[in-house]
Amino acid sequence: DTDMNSEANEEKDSVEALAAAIGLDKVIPSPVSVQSKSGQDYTLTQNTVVYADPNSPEAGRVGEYLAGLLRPATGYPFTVRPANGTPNSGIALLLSGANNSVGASGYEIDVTSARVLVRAKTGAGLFAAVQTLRQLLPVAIESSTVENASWKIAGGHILDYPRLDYRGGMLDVARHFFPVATVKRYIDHLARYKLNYFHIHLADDQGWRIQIDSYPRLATYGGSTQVGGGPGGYYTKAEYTDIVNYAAARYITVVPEIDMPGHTNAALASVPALNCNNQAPPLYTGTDVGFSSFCMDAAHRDIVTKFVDDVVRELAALTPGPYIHLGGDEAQSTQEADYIAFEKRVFPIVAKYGKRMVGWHEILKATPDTTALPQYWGTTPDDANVKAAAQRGMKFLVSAANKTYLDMKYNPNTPLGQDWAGLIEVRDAYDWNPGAYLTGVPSSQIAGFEAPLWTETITKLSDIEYMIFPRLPALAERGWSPASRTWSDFRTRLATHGPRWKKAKITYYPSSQIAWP
Ligand code: TNX
Repeated sequence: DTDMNSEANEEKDSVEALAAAIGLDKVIPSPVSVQSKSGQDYTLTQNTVVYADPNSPEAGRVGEYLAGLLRPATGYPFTVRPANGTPNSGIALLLSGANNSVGASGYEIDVTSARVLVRAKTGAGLFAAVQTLRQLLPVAIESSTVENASWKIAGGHILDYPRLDYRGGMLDVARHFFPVATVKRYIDHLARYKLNYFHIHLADDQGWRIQIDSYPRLATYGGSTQVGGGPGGYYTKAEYTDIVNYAAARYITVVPEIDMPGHTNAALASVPALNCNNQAPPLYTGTDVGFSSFCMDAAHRDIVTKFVDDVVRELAALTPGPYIHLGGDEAQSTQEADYIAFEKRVFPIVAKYGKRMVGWHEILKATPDTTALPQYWGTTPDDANVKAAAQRGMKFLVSAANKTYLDMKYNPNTPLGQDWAGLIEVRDAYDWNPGAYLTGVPSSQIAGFEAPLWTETITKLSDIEYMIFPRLPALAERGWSPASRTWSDFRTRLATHGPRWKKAKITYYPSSQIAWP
């Protein structure tokens, strides 16, 4: 607004400030480029129509999703109709005409007082644009009931696309089990900040959470408790599919994890033949790690391999995404030679069912081929196996525990969480660069980042939200936005999201690093 220098204009500005539209540059993750145009704000009304590209059912679905976001607070109908050419009114979602630089996940938004024009090359791009539009509307848009507000979107242009392809969030449903509705809300939170992968940690020592028909007891018995001894639970195949479809409608790919050969007490308790002595251990409700292992002696390794094959076959059949995660971390009760032999047997099983394997970075000991995606959870950037694998051309997921672990405490007084990887305040989660974190790995070999939420101490939705807000938005910006974005700018933008979360009834940690309004 450099031309707004006359006194008259300044006065006009301050009068309008009360209901000023939110600046296009206030979005999280910060868009690649923004140009504001004064006098071109668009206002939603009773008559605003959402026009969707007629050439793809996806545009129509994103249009319905957008209308669904806008209806409760405005009370307006937001009819969704096929666009005829380039509409000159309403909100149009088009799959043509986007600048090539938006790629497969980006978008352009052009706002004038007549219309909002969204262009992308894919449904994913349109969906990302919808999340941006949502943040450009007043806080009241987050209300589940009708509110009185001036529903303005600032005039101008946004061009936006992500820096990293893989932007993930993980939820551990093994240590504590969470109902489908809670998982869906977690997915909604990921979607809000443009994450595109949801890793669901489905099995650990304390519980097995997915129905497997070849071994029904895994779920019915192995899933029957959790940390602290509560009732636990599991997802039927239909419920898992419901989660997968819910995520897919938000352009989020589900990555299911069955952790092995350690972190397997729930499986060992349910299937005696996986144990060296063929004796099922009791179910486990504590929080130790590293005590359980599938048996890889000569009498058991084929039984174990068959078990993994059955589980991966059933899981792959339920999972449309390209990845299956088979854990591999902290196998402290597995001999090194057995660990390597085990991993060498499971890599081809994942490939056989048409999937790519994700594993915690310990799997590098078994030198997987470059179709595998190791997930680095260490707390220092230097790792010999990582460097060697990088030389072989592998790509990595970065989940540095001292940056991305959403179960770490914010400060010494945080009532939930752990601190083995350090305290992670909002600024710690923000002030780093996942693309340049690992020593000896060029940014071209960083697929992206993932933020895991382990749930040893987390028992309910409000706990989940307290741990992920505001660190998830900080990490999301690190994955999506140009690396040049600064903490001082981010923290002022983040402050405006506090009232948004309140309105959406999202619990969050009111960090003293942020000047909340
Ligand atoms: C380490 S990091 C684990 C998990 C725990 C977590 C708690 C990793 C791959 N494994 O089993 O839940 O720490 O912070």
